[in-house]
Parts: sequence; structure tokens; C-alpha cells
Amino acid sequence: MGPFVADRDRRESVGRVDASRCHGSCPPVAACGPGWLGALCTILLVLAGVGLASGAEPARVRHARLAAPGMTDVFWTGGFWGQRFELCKEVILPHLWRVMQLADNAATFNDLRMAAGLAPRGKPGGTKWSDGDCHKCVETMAWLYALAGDPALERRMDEAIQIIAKAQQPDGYLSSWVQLSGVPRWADLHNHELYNMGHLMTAAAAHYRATGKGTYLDVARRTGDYLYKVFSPRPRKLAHFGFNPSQIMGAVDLYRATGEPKYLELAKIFVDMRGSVPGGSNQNQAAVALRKEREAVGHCVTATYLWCGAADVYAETGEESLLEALQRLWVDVTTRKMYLTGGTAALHHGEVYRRTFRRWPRDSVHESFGAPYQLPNRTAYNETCANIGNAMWNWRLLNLTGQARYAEVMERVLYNSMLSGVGLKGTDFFYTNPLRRCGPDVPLESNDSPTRWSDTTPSSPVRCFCCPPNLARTLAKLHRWAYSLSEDAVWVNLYGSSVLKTQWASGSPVELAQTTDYPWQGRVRIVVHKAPPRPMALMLRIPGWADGAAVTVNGKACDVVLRPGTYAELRRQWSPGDRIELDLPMEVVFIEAHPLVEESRAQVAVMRGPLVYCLESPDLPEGVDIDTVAIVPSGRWQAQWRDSLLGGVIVVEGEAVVRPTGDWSGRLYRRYDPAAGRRLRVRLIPYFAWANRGRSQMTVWLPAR
Ligand code: FUB
Ligand code: ZN
Repeated sequence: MGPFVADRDRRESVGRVDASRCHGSCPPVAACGPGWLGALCTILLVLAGVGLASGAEPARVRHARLAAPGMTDVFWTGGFWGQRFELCKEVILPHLWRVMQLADNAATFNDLRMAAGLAPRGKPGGTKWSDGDCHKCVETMAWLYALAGDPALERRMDEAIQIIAKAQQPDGYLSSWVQLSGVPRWADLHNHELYNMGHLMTAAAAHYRATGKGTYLDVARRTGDYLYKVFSPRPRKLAHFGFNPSQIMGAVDLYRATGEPKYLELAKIFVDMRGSVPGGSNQNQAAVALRKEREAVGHCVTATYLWCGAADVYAETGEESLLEALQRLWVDVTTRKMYLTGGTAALHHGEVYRRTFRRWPRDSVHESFGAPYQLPNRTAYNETCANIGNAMWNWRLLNLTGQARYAEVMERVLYNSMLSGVGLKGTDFFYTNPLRRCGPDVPLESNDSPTRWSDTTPSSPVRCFCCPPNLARTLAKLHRWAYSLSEDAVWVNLYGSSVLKTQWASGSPVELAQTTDYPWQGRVRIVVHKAPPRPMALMLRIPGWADGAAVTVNGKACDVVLRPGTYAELRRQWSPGDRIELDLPMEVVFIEAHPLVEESRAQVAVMRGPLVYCLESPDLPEGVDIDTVAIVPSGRWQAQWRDSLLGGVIVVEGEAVVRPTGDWSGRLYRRYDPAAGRRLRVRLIPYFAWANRGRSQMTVWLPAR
């Protein structure tokens, strides 16, 4: 399939921006209104030396098979994700904004205020990466604003951007922790300068698209120009720089927003730097150059951000060796190193053989991938950001290739290890996402917390606020991941009540409305409201678990292949009013792990549709210890809607056996009695909904009897 011409982001900002905003840094010319006004604006822009490409998404996503719809081409109309979008707008974002004004929260706008001279200067109160988290918060506002158009949000963005712009140094550098601490620039990669500036570039591009204003983008351009100056000579001493390298995605976003090729070159430099000089650590994927890498190692946020950045570079350059490396790594991750929930960070701390540096054969890693099949449950790290990074990477691979396997992983993360990072009320969070919490005496690991937390001030159990704004920005833009477009097709990646209103490749309007109770029910209805005047394919994703899916068009069965784990292609001349009905059977299924996953041996997990289930202690009768429960997969199992539980969920109920706890005091082992145990009916809840009823114990994997 050839390259797909996609200029939706340009069109959508055209739709939003009015002529009154055409001052200074102007949005794409058509935004300046029809006729003579637009022409006048063009002339002014040219005279002012502002390229006409400014603000436009490049006219094509060169090497991607699919393109994402524009920023406002899709919106949720309700349902599961619609509720979470609303929660993000009404609760999560206001909460973040409030907490991030606290001077001693781990992420705080106050550090930027101090750097800007807008608050009395003092020591930074936030972490070294606080700025990056502030930019993620503004990015969230931009995505919400694009759809909601709420003037209060716009004012808040203006307020934040004013602080950010003032905090920026005259040469374009901006990383408030370094500025306030007085340490030299680029002294230590853990100072997170690139992380901070990367998020700045991404947030600024989103803000520009959402508002048409260039205030933030101007800051980002200065940052991009500064980074280009520092990194384009490829200084050897900075070859291993980049921890959680959001700057690669950021530079590509800036390139796409401005059309300025040097930002793409900068992104490529950041990819090429890794592993280019001996002595780099596996911790930040600098021991082996990405194009040669065969194993997923090291910090999982750092890894997935690097891979997302490389995917973005590939989308623009088409350099095959990059895609090959990413696909190799994907196989390693998904067949040997990924949890059932889509989490990938098995280890709080560990070691990797340093493959390129003989004198120090072992390399310390943390927050990282484990060895193959090393997937402990209780001590799983699975940082929410790492899980989101995995989803972001898979969304990119999906669009590059059109392969359903990537959508499957993306969906697995979203419903499970991403959503477990936020409490149902939207104001409390988890940083780590283990698959088991048990035993009152078992110590918690770093960044674990017995209950969810709302802020990360010094009294909080966790001193890192990177995950909440990452979650918020993902919820705020997830609608855009639900569909993709190609030259001759619309792809439905995620099921959720929504409307897609876009221009198809030929320029014809396409409008579809989807209604569904997914993931609770597997029935999906899509109604065509507008269709192009020639045949178009509707590509419906058939999830890997959906054996026996069925589809009808206007009530008649279709002759179409519905193979789980692929997209089913419905190609025809569509007309307004056409009705597609898809039925994805949602059975309760029992899952076992590869025999080499020692921690899950002889156990099963329960899934229904895309949801992973867990047993949580509030659902057990008084006195029954979670560690004594084994389930009986051959028993009677059923799914039930419970309106009043956890905001409304489908629970799975079935048969279990409880073994006597007995007296373990002073003992590590005892004789096993096969006859001991009594029958019990248990209720499992969706994993994402655990830890919303106070301190509890929980397990995804359960012994099978
Ligand atoms: O690196 C900054 C933050 O700390 C990241 O988001 C986390 O992964 C942790 O490493
Ligand atoms: Zn995080």
C-alpha cells in the first residue's frame, strides 16, 4: 500500500481557529478565514518570514500504513471510555492542577515559577523531572480543550505557558531543577533535562493544534533549536544521554507541527546516539545500538519511549532497519517478558549481563524488564508510565503496519495495567502495578504503597508524580487511538461508543457512529452517516480471544473472514443508514502461563473479553485468607453485572476451594494434606478496579484445583 496522504490535523485546527487570532504566530493560512482575509494573512505571514507550513501536520505520514485521525475527528459519545474521558476532564485534571500548585509536590509548577522569577527563588521542591510532568498536565488540557473548547481551560493553559515561557533561558534551555540547583547543564543524565524538554515539545505541538496559538510552540522551537545546537555535533560525552527519552517523540512532534526538517534530524540523532560509544549501560538501552539490539533490557519507561521515538522516526524516514529492530524487540517483550495485564517492568532492581563491556560483566538496572520468563507477581514493578509507554509503542506499531497484534497489546494495557494506575474516583493513584498483594508482613518494595495516594508531598508514600499526568493525557487523547485511516479503509481499533467524522483520503467526508457496551458486552453497532462515493473497506478488529465472532450488515450475515487476531475487511459501497452489527463472544476464560514463568506455575488467571480479573480480599468471607484460595476452572462460572459495586462492573463468579490456613508460625514448610479444604463460591472483579475499598489483598493468578 502506498503512502497515505493525511492532513487532518491541519484541517482540524483550521476548523477551530478564528480570524481574530491571526496575530503574530499565525496558524495555517486557511485558519485566517475565507477569501481575501486568508490571502492577506498569507501575505503577512510570508512577509513576516513565517513559513506557511507552520502548524500544519506534514501532508503525509510517509511510511506508515495507517494514519491516526485528526485531533477532533473522533469523540466518545458515552460508554466505558466516554465516562473516563469525562472523569479526566471533570475530576482528574482539576485534581492534578491543584496538587501541582503545591510547592513540595514531586511535580510542581512552583519550580517553574521560581525559575521564571514569579515566586521567591529557593531550592526546587519537585523532582528533577517535575517540569516534564507539568508539560504533560498542559498537554492534557490541550487535548481536552480541542474537543471541549472550554475557555476556562484556555485561560489555564495561557497561565501555565506564561510561566513556562518566562522560565526558559534566553538560549532556549529549560529545565527548572537544573536552573534552580545551580548544577551545570548536561552534568548527569539523571537530571532529566531531555525528558523535561521532550515533554515540552510534545505538549506545545498539541497546544498549537488545539488552539492555533503559537505561544507554547515558540518556546518549543527555541528549545528545539537549542537542542539541535548542542546535539547535532554529536558530542561524545553526551552519547549516552537521555533517560526516559521523551525528546525523540517531542522532536518529531515539533517537526510535524512546524515542518522544519532539522527537528526530524534531531530526533534521528537521539536514536543514533544510543549505543554509539562503548560503555553505555543496559539501564537506558545504551549498551547496544538500537538497530543491533535483540533483547528488551533495562528501564521500561526509558525503553518504550526510545522505541516510540524510533517508530516516529521510521514513520518519517522509512529506514527499514529501525522497524526490523522494533519488531524483533516486540517479539521478545510479548513472548517472554510481558505480564498478562500488559505490564512489562518485572523488576524493581536487577542486573543484566553487560554485553559490550567485558571488565564489568554485570550492569545494575532498575524499574526494568526481567530476564526471559522472569515475571514475579507480588514484586512486579509495572510502573503506570511504563505500561502507558507500552501502549504508546503498540499504537505506533499498529499504525506503521496495520497489524492487529499491536492493537491487541495496546488494548490489553489500556483496560488493565494503565487503568489500575488510577482509582475509580479519579483522585488517587498507583505508581507500581503488581499482580498480587498479600501477607501483612511482606515488605512493600520501592514506590509500592499499601493504598492509593493523591499527591506526592513529602508525607506521601511515593515521591514521584510522573504517572498521574501521563494517565490523564492518555485518557484525554485515547479517542484518537480508536480508529485509523488508510487510503481505502477506515480501521476500528478500539470498541467504544463514539463518532468518527473525518475526510477520507480522497477528501470525501466519512461519518460513522459506534454504540456499544464494550468491554462489558461484545455487541457493537456501527451506523454509517456519511460515506465516500466509491467502495471503502471498514476494517473491524477481531480480538484474539473472540472465537466465533459474527457480523451482519443491514441485518444480513456477511461473507467475511472473522479470524481472531486480525482485522475483518468489509469492503463495499456504503450508503448513509447502513448498519453494521458485530458480535464478539465474551466468554469467561482461564489462562495459564508459559511453564517457565515460575511464579505463575500451576495457577490460572481469569479473563473475560479484554479484561483481566482478580480476587480481592473484600470479596472473601470474613476469616478467609486470600493465600488459601484455589479456584476450580471445571466448576460453574458466570458473569454478572453488579450495578452498585465499584461504580458498576461485570463480576465473574465461580467455584473455589479454601484450604485451611493452619498455624505457620515458626515454619516455612509443612506436610501437604491433599484432602484438606472446603468449597466456596468466589467473586472476581476486573483487575483495574482493585484497591478502591481500602487496604486489601489481591491476586490475579490463583492455584487451580
Ligand atoms: O525518570 C523519571 C521518573 O522516575 C520516571 O517517569 C519513572 O520511570 C522513574 O524512573
Ligand atoms: Zn510514572
